[in-house]
Amino acid sequence: MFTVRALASRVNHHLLKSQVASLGLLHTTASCNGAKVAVVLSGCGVYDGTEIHEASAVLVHLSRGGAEVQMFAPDVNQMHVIDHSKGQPAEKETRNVLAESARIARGNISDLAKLNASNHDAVIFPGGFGAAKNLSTFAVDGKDCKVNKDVERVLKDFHKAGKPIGLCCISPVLAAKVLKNVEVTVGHEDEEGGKWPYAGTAQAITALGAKHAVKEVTEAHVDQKNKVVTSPAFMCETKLHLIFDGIGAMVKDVLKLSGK
Ligand SMILES: *[C@@H]1O[C@H](CO)[C@@H](O)[C@H](O)[C@H]1NC(C)=O
Ligand SMILES: *[C@@H]1O[C@H](CO)[C@@H](O)[C@H](O)[C@H]1NC(C)=O
Ligand SMILES: CC(=O)N[C@H]1CO[C@H](CO)[C@@H](O)[C@@H]1O
Repeated sequence: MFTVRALASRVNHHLLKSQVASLGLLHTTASCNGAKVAVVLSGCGVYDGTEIHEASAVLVHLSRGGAEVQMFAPDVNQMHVIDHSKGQPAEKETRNVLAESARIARGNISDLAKLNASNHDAVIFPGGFGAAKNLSTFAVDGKDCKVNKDVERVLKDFHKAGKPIGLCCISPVLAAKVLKNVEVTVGHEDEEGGKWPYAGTAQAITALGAKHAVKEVTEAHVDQKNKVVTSPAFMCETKLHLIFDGIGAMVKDVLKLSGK
């Protein structure tokens, strides 16, 4: 005996079967055209590595946008290890940036030294203090910071190739340092009673030789000329879903600029 549910499922099945043929081509085309995006991580955890929610938001939005993602991290030791339950360095502990980042990548990650811009359509750097401690020395040296040599090479190569670069939170300092005349956002330029606790970073952006654009947490700033897209993310003290939305705007603009 046919139940309504069984009937519905048979109908769906027939519909599906007849649609598969025509959709098959579409599906193949869609997956072939997906942008190939490299995501560069800097560890696992906001205070000494990649901000986990930002990395996850980037990956969710890339997945929705049909991108093909490959993750990378430098094979170097972290500047230090922070016990996130205490907010203090765990003395005597050392961790490797690549090994820690592999946690976020579910094991599928490569050494940043192997990232070659010609194999990708875009690159994205989520934030977290790792970008300022392991990808660069910004956390310690500010405007006089050094940038990891592979990070510098990758940024220059994508820029030279006219391929979009997405960054959020504190990561825009990397582009500001390496690419100089770019225009990026790290949010607002005043703390506004704690809403923008790292507002001083905007001045550092200028000191690094770049331009700063004021943006809201749900927005992305697009430097069309340099194809650099940035969003404030956790530079703002706010609700997680607003940070998620801002990162979504950044990812969307990166994919749009990739032309895929
Ligand atoms: C790892 O990532 C690559 C690149 O996206 C993909 O082709 C491969 O299937 C992934 N491997 C696993 C085991 O998920
Ligand atoms: C990057 O990849 C391109 C194309 O596959 C290749 O020609 C080039 O030699 C590679 N560069 C490096 C540094 O491996
Ligand atoms: C242990 C350590 O500090 N590792 C590196 C983290 O990243 C910065 C910037 O590249 C390096 O200078 C550190 O050596």
